[in-house]
Amino acid sequence: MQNSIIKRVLGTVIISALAFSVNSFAQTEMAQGQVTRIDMSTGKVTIRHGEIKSIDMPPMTMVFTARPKSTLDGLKVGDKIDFVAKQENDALFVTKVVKTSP
Ligand SMILES: [Cu+2]
Repeated sequence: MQNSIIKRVLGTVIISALAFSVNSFAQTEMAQGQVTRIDMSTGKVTIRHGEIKSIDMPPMTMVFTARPKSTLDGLKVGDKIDFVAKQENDALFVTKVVKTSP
């Protein structure tokens, strides 16, 4: 009895710790920005963004290619977002978008 309670508490602690570490990793990878243009046909999005530490980029406004295109679903011009930028060769992609304001 006592033993199973301890196991359950330990399990919860471990799961919480895992969730926290995944969350803090995601936060270091996310950049902040605001959508200024969307082209669903080409899957391109223009973002006025802050510093992107993951790819060592200063704040600017620029075009990203969404990968996949569905990353842009539900987005509209003016939305403030957290996003993940990936660089491959000379091309820049946005692979994840989370709205931070409606
Ligand atoms: Cu940029």
